[in-house]
Amino acid sequence: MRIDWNIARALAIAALAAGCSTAASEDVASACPGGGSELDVEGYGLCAYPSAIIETGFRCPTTHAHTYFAESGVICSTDALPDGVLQQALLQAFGATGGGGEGGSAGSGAGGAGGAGGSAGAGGSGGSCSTETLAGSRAIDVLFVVDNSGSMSPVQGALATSAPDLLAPLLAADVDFHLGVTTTGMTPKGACPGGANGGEAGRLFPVEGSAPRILDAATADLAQAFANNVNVGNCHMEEEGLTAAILATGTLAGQQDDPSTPQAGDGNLGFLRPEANLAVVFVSDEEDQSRCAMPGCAQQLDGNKPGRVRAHAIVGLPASCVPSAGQRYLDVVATLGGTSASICDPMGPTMAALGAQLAADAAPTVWRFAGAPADANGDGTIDEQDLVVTVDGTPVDAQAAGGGTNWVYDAARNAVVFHGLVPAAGAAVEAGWCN
Ligand SMILES: [Ca+2]
Ligand SMILES: [Ca+2]
Repeated sequence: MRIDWNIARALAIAALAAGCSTAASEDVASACPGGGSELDVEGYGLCAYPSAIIETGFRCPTTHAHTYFAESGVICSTDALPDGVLQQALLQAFGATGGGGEGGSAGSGAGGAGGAGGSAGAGGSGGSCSTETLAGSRAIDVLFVVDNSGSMSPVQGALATSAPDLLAPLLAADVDFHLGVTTTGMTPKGACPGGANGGEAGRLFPVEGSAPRILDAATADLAQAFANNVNVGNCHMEEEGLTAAILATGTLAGQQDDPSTPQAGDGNLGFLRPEANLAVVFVSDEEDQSRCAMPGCAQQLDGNKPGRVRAHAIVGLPASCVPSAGQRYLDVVATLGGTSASICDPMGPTMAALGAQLAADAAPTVWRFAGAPADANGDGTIDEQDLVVTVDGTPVDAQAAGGGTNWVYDAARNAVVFHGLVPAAGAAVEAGWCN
């Protein structure tokens, strides 16, 4: 539901060096002399003056010299305000007034004595503010690490056949997923497909890029694409699934190309997304032979996305049908959390259960608009500066206080996408903007 707040677009004006208005000097005891209301928005001390009390020649108090005109009134601030804070202040100060204001008169007279004024003028043409409750969906990046040793052919076939079982729960829940495959092989060995002769070393299959390497819900013929990518061949004898996973989600995740290999564009850049949790699915019928020790392997993997990695194992469970249990994979599952299934059991139900688990483990970080928000500050781009985002009613800045990013506006998805901050399960996310 959209709510019109009937507030005009704000015009930001830089600090004025001029003194207070006559009215303001009469009651200096108030933090906001001249009838202004004190306001605290995210730590900024503000004074709000509704249009009704604004007189020609109005100046903000010298203590609050940063001046922001809107049709509904003026916000005066001790410090320059980020656009998001300004939008929020306008909503808070004048949002309930219901008056559209006459508009246009704001700019005149501003920018005066101090010369620091600037680009006031222009005058708002009237408008409104809106809020929208956003529709949430969840994001997860899923890496399959598939054993490419000689005995794995039937398992790879079963994985391929079960692709629809894996995908159904993800698609049904509208999960925003990435799906990639690498192998347990570190060095080229023999006649495996995909361009690496079995030595993917964490690079997404196929390294020569003959087919999509990062699959998502929009990939053409998705189930078949996944089926193709899990058929990684059977040419290797040294299974190092944990090392492969660490490389795939570590150094390679930041590289468009792996400079140490002849294939162009064989890095994994774009696979991991800041908004997504990460799941690594190990599929092997033998024990991991990586050199890292436990629990170091698990810690290294977690370090690639601290606190947001889960591991799943489809391996030889102790006393199962294969000669070697995948105990090290199971140890990583135990450390990072996740599920395990026997590689000897029918793959369809295993993949269906895994798909449901992945959907549940996805992060609630993608919040879509029903319509497009407006370019509230009129700079020609719809971005974070135009929006006030709240999570369960609490405003959240786009930038995190200690650096980093809380959220971005993603135009392609028309969504507020959370990065460092993950809303709690069941949270309500709203966005407000003015035009
Ligand atoms: Ca390369
Ligand atoms: Ca804008």
